[in-house]
Amino acid sequence: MEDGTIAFYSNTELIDCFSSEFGGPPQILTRAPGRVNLLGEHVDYNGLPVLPMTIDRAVTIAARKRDDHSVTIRNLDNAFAGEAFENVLGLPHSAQGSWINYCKAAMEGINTDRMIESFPGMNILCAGTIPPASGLSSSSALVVATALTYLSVLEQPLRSESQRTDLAALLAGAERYVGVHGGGMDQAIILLGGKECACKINFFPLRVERVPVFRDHLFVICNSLVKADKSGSAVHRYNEGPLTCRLIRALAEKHAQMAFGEEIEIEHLGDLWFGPLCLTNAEVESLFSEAFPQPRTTLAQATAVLGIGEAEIRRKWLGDLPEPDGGYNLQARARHQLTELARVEQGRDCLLAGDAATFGSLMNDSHQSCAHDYGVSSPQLDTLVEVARQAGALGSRLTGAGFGGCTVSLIEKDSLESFANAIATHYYEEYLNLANADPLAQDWVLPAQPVSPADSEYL
Ligand code: NG1
Repeated sequence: MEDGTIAFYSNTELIDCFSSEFGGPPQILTRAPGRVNLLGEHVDYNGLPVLPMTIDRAVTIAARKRDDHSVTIRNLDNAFAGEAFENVLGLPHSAQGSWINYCKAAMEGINTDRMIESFPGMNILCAGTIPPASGLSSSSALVVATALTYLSVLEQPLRSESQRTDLAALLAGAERYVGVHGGGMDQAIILLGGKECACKINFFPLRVERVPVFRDHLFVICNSLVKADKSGSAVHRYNEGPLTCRLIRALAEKHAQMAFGEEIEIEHLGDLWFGPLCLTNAEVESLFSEAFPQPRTTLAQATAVLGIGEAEIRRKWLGDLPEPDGGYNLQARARHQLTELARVEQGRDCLLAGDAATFGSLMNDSHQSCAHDYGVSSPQLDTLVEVARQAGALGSRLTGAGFGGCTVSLIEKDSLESFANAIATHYYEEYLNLANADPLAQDWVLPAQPVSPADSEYL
């Protein structure tokens, strides 16, 4: 369990610390905000839309180009050990779970994509106010902040919205360097989000629609204080989602071919709706009920349908994901994709219409689906959303990958104090047995204010 306490700093403090660490001032200052996802969980890696917004917490980097090829990365927070390495193509990984791998992911992605030949060195000092491993995207903020810093060192700063879009798509792939089969939501919202608005993000191709947040209501983040460390132990639990969805995609494709012709290709599950077929929700529902007639599908059943051996299925899609007793729970996982898509579409409409009550009930339904159909909640998250609803939230759900981390709740703007007090009493004190909780001061309850996207400047 984490106490979640965050040290704050100003840009001037960061710049001063850089100067004393590296013996001279930085040239570049970069900021990348965290994000909270409002609706659309565990669907981005299937190419289905999401509805996140940026938050007023960020990773900040001060940096200076070096004359050689060495990269030295340090953190203002001593809990994150620094490292030095040579900038080369094919950067060797740092230790499993090390935060440096996120910086390397960004550099490796840019070196490969932009065919960089100069491999400049740099000194970097990072600082952050996003609670780590909380589902608020501290890791992708670090990836984006490193990428923008490195592009400035390369004298290729971003100049247009379309360059931002291209970079978001590039970094979604680049972050897989850390071993997570994640989607593209985080990099997209961090680079393309905006003040006072949430974004409906579509993938393949990446498109962002900005929608204003409610005027009289507030999204509030509550930290369960259980770490969900995707670069450590939670990575396998997270990857279960994308890996089983690959099998869902293959089986859905097979059934679509039976129904519509051999030439149909479904690259991402989302192509059922947005690809050549343009199926309606009802048509996808009926395809799923044919493809997943039972709650579970065994590997043996999948081989029979797909006409290929188990080894081939593992090589192509499942990797070494163990087969649970009775098979993989593809039916419920497929249902989550379908229902969550409908909630994202409706949620965007509610934001535009200012309908907070319906938005709240979509959040409740989304939590239910994440917990029961997708299996990514935890007893702490279930308790926290229940307490939030009893404290008057119009809706409450886990946010981000799940397994711990944070929830997001929708409350009336003027009820923040009483909401935080109820969470203090019924979650932190009664449920977690923490004495004298003051969650607003301790930073465990955060009102979420959408801010402008990541940026980098020459000082
Ligand atoms: P967080 O909550 O930051 O671990 C992860 C993925 C997202 C998305 C969500 C679940 C990465 C970088 N982020 O986010 O793409 O799949 O889980 O909706 O992998």
